[in-house]
This record gives sequence, structure tokens and C-alpha cells, in this order.
Amino acid sequence: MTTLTPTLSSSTIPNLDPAIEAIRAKVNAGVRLSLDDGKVLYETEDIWSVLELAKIVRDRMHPGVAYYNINRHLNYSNVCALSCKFCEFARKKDDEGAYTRDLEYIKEQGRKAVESGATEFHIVGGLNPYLPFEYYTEMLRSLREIAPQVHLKAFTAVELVHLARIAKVYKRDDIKSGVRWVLEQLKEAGLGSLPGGGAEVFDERVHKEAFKTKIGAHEWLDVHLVAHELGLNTNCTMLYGHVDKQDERLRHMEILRRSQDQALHRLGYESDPDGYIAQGIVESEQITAPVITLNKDGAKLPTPDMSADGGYYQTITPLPFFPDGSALEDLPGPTGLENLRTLAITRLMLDNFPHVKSFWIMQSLPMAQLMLESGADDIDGTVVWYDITKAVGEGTHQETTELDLKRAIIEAGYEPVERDTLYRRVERDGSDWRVEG
Ligand code: V47
Repeated sequence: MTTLTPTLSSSTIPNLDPAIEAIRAKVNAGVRLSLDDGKVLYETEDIWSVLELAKIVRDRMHPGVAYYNINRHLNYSNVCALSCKFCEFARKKDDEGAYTRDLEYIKEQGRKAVESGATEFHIVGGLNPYLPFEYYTEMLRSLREIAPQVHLKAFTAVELVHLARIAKVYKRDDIKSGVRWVLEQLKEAGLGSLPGGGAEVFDERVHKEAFKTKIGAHEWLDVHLVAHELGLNTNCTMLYGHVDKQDERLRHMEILRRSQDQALHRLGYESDPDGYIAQGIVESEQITAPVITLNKDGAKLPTPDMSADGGYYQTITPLPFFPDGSALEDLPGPTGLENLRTLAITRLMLDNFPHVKSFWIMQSLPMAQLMLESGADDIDGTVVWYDITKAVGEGTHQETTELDLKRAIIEAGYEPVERDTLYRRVERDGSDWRVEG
């Protein structure tokens, strides 16, 4: 049970937990934290120091600035062959509220994106067994034609495995080759990067209990590996606060950190002499790469132009579980402090991730603002329509204005920087925009 001491600040009182001091020394030196350090960060009563340490790292990596974007989410279909217990979004074909958007709807969304000056489409949907592979290439081509400037960040790893199946290129013993073919076709049709959804928590127990028929950690990582090899940048997520435990979240972070080591190694980053490889992590043992950290003073963050030689993970977004309407709705979901702490620990553990996003739709804008002070450097965008989770009393229209995003960032003490999907600065004149440099 966490004890709160809200009137005390760690700069005016001795530290509440001496174990934090050892971690502070590592953070100051930019040394990789171990899983045991992560456990201390989860268990300490001194949550304020955890948030403060994450802020130190975040400010070192992105001094003075916080990012947002002008984007639109597009959920093309909620019809899904799977029945994951945490999901409220999925419907069967004949269920009330089931939908599949036709190309006309998608084109209309493309026109609206241009009118509103959006720089990104975030496109995801269920595993719809009734759509042909051509639907997906046509969707991207149409958007590319109508909104050529808008970046298409589309399809989670599990959707891409599903596309390999419907395109009949899926091989159970060699997932990578089918997914490579699918990604090549989609890239040709306009795909720019992959969103980070569907990772959930990389753990066999959690997988069996909450999303047993969905792909597991190995497949998810393989899809992102192939995307990186094809020069596509990707994101990743962690959906926490349901049946998962804290040590399982830490292992999830460790696996992602090793996967990023691999991506950065491919990009020519040098190994870290203070590197630490966790023992006994089945999945990550298969990831052979030197340890690479980016959280030291002066460390060079990856840039979009590097992705010509291979991609990398840009952003990790911790996603708090929304119980309402799901098969796990009897669970309470994480609290605000749990959300802050998990975001801060994510920043501290994932020392080789350039960005940590607080997705305001799921955290709320006020909480996202606090998270800028606790490890996040990005709060995502204007969103407009979002169907996967709904805040209390909200439908799928979940939009905020650029002004509100900027106001939240300024009030948190940072300069708001509009970014494109690849984190390049955007110069804007109304709905006209261009990338700086
Ligand atoms: O894949 C599903 C999760 C994800 C619930 O890459 C749930 O920049 C909470 O991935 N409660 C979609 N989460 C969202 C996502 C995302 C969002 C913003 C930015 C990026 C990015 C990615 O939401 C799903 C799933 O993991 N999810 N149901 C739920 N009840």
C-alpha cells in the first residue's frame, strides 16, 4: 500500500527510501537499471522520487520541450475474429454496432484530414475475416491519393499477421516471410510506419488469461523486427492494470528494451560498457544484441533519416486498462497514482527509447499534463474519432484542439512542439504545413 506525503518534497526532506539513492546514482550516470531496480521503483512508498527521477531522464533527452501532433485516428472496422477479454471494441459481424467502413467513407476521412491540416492518420481495426487483402492496399492508396502529405501509421502486429493469413502467405513456422511480403505491399501502397498496439503484456500467463487467441510476444516482436529491417519505424505499447502483475510489466519493458538494442545495433549504435542484460528472460534471451542506452548526457537520439537503413522504436505508450464493457469489467482498473508511477518507471527502464507518450485519450488531458512532469515528452494529438476505449460519458468523438494541447504543455512548463509522426518539427500556417529543415 502506498503512503502519500503530498506536502513534502524530496528536495526539502531526507529521502523516504534509501534504496532510491542507489538508483538515483545510476540515473545520474545514465546507467541501465536492472529488473531489481524496477521492482524497487514499483514497491517504494516514495513515489515522488520515482517521478522526479523520470523527469530528470526526460529533461535530459528533451530539454525544455514537449511534443504533440495534429492527427486523426481511423478505425476501419470493429468486426474481429478474436475475443480478447480486455477488449470492448470488438464485435461479431451481426452484433449491434458492428461496422466496416467502405472506401467512400475512408476517402471522406482523407478529405477532412487535408482540410484540418492533419499530418498523420493512425489506422487500426479488428481482425475482420470478411475483407480481402486488396481492401487494405486500396485504403492506403486512396488516402495517399487524396492526402499525399499525410503520414499513414497503420496496422498493429496482430493485424499484419491476419493480413498474411488472408493473403495466403502465412506460414506458421516462418511468420517473418509472410509478414515481410505483406509489409512490402503495404509500403508500396503508402504505409509510413506501424503503431504500437496489441503488445499488451509479454507474458505467457497473462496471454493465456486475457488474450489467448491473439499472437504472443514472439510473433509481435518478429513483426516489428521485419518492419525495422524494411526501414519502417514502429511504436510500442504496454496495456497494464488488468490481470498483469508488476514483475510481468517489468519483464515486458525488458523485452522491448532488448528488442530496441537490436534495432539500434543495426543502425550502427555502439554498445554501452555499463550495459546490463537481465537473466532468465526467455524471450529476450533470443535477442542477441549489445546493450545500448540513449539516456546519458549528450547521447545522440536516432533521427528519421536513419530509417533508410533500418527502423527502430520511436515511442513507448503505457496504456491503462479501461474495464467498462469488457469481459474483465469487474476489475477496478489502475488508479491515477499507479498510472503516474508506471509511466515514470517506463521512462526509467526504457533507456534506449527516444520518446515516452502519455496518450491523453486514455490518461485524460489533466493527467497527461502531470505525466509531462513524470517522464512523458509527448501527449499525442487531436485524435478526433477514437473507438477503442471511451472515457466516461464520451462516444467515439473524442477530440481536443491544438490550442488545448498547447495550453496543457505550456502550463506544465514546456515549449509545445508540433511534430510529425517521425518527430520532425512542423511549421504551420493554418491547414498548410511543412516539416522543418
Ligand atoms: O491495441 C484495447 C489497447 C490499443 C483496451 O502507437 C485497451 O502511437 C485500455 O495502441 N483498455 C490501441 N486499452 C491503442 C494504441 C495506441 C494508442 C495511441 C498511440 C499509439 C501509438 C498506439 O489499446 C490496443 C490494445 O492494446 N486496448 N482495449 C482497454 N479496454
